[in-house]
Amino acid sequence: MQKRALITGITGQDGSYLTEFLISKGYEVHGLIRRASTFNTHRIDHVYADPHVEGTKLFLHYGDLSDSGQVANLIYNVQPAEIYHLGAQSHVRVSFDMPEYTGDITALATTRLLDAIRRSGITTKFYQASSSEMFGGASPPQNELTPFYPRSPYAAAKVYSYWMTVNYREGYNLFACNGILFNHESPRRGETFVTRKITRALANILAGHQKRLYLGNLDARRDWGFAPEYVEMMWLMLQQAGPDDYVVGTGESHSVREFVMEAFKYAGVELEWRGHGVDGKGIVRSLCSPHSSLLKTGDVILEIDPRYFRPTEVTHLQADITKARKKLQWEPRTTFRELAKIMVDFDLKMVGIDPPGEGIRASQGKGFTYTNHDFALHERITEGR
Ligand code: NDP
Ligand code: GDR
Repeated sequence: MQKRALITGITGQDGSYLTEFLISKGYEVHGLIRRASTFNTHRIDHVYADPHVEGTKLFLHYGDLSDSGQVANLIYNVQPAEIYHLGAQSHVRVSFDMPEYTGDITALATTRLLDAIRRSGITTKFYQASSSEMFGGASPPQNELTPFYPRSPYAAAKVYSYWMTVNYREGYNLFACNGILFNHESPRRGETFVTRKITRALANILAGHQKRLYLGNLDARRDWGFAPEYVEMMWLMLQQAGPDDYVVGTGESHSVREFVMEAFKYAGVELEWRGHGVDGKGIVRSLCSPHSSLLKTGDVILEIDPRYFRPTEVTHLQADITKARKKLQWEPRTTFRELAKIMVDFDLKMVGIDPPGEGIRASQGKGFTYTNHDFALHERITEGR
């Protein structure tokens, strides 16, 4: 029988890859989407078909995670075999500006879902999108046994959701898992997260649309992986004999500064740093990019803007993936360098610059046959212009 899955946060980076992945596995996928006055479904438009068409695999339902009645109705009506709860106010910096809203959506919504499952009495498996941010101030490397030390309203909300998931598992025997995922990126990453902000700015600078990139803390270290690999792990956790919690990351960490250097170098722009702290600047040291006629040696293209600092920062996240390696046979397939190349290639294409192509080849050579990583999608967009 065809399996049915419900995804909250289906319009986000992970929701879109997970949709493609589950459809490729033969699932019927249902997604919760918010009503917006502008289109917010661009990441899943390429898999969406009119529900009247026979054989349609994707169904979208309007709703909001703040609305417990609607969430309960949806679960009851869809009767999914698996629920992937990815919806959240997911931006750490924004959570300092909107702590209460973040608590409502990133924390309480998890209880709304778990309790709807319990009350409806349906048998379903539940995936909670937990985060490495929960470790916050804990020393690296972090694993399933590392005590949480959240350093933002977002992280505190995720800790609450983590424990509610554990509580419903223990109290009501739900098949409920926490995937404690470290940062994962892709060409579909939201534009205000740091990796995508960097690769978009790089492309815009080379296309002459932007002069300078302003960033916050360049010394923060993160364990960055490739998003399509991580959604496969969400699914795998729900296919195990019993529910459990798993850390997923690459086991390596790099600083924001390293990501900047790597991305710019790949596009043919060598940077050097002058000054310290908020006075630090990224200056063009040398150019070997055929697209860089708008730049010259000595140009300042990166500056620090304290607006992007966080009241409390997480300085170093690095996953200890021993458990996932052993129990889920998890082995990260995409390196930090490949990830930067994949994202730079995509953003160069988006501004009409021919990319070097190593990233496109890397992403296509890793066996993600269910997604085109948007490279072909981009061609469809430009053909249609
Ligand atoms: P995104 O920010 O790309 O997507 C968030 C999704 O949640 C969007 O679909 C958004 O809808 C939806 N959403 C937000 N608020 C509401 C609401 N009130 N009602 C209904 N839907 C809502 O996140 P990612 O795809 O990157 O991450 C997925 C999940 O995994 C999140 O919970 C995130 O916190 C968590 N996570 C992410 C990691 C990462 O590195 N990407 C690492 C660890 C955890 P809309 O499109 O309308 O805004
Ligand atoms: P993060 O991702 O906070 O780790 O949360 P983000 O890309 O926002 O920040 C990573 C690091 O970069 C530093 N930084 C900047 N960040 C942003 N956004 N913008 C800047 O200009 C900038 N300059 C420096 C940050 O201070 C931080 O140290 C992401 C989200 O996807 C969460 O939902 C998820 O849970 C975690 O990853 C794991």
